[in-house]
Amino acid sequence: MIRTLALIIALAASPLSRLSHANAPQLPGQILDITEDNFFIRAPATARPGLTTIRLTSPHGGHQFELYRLEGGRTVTDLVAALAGNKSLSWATELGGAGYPRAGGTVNASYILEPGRYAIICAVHDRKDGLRHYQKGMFSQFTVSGRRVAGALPIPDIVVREVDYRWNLSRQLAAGSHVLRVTNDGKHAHEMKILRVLPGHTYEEVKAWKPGQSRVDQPFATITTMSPGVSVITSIEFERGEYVLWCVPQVKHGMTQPLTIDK
Ligand SMILES: [Cu+2]
Repeated sequence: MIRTLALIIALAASPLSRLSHANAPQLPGQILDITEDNFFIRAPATARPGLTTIRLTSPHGGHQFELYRLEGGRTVTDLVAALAGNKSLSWATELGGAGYPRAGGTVNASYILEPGRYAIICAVHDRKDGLRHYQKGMFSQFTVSGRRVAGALPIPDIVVREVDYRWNLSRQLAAGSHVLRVTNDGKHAHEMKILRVLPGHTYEEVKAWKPGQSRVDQPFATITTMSPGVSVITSIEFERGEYVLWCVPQVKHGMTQPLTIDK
């Protein structure tokens, strides 16, 4: 009994439980928990229509999810083939997603789902073999049907507009829980990777970092690459600190910027 009690107290005080608690803002609607690792997606096969949050756990990091709505009897296999072949997707609607949670944490995106079929893919590009993770098995699909989950999408308190080539935030971010709506208002695909600058390091060092050097930043959360016109809503708990916004597809155009949260 005493030993059990001691274990419960130890677990409650462990850094991991503090981290997951600190990283768990109230999420809207039904929660679809998905897990991603090399190279699979574990996700539910069914969901109810209405207000939904997809929450990603990635035990070793390095993955993300993007949601697509599929029409006309198409499946996620059709989607993966079309994306890999750069084919047009008149039967699929891109709905955005999130990825690269910090160690021990999660990332999420909220949606209103309608009855029908949806696909989840990880589109991370593997530099070693040139393949996208969805070409290595990281895809899943689910069917939406049944009784509707009530509720509307949360009202964002931070609106982020992605343009060519920067992010415009509607106001200064402070520490705490935020609902962000990120919209690609540019003419090109954009991503919003949020990296945490490690203590003692700077934005300039993050920009100058080369593979093989020891890290000067770590993943915090990412809003995945979206086509122009696509929007996504995500809930993020920020802490004070130095961050960097980074767009992998457009970094060649200098699309990085510092983000300081000092209150
Ligand atoms: Cu992946």
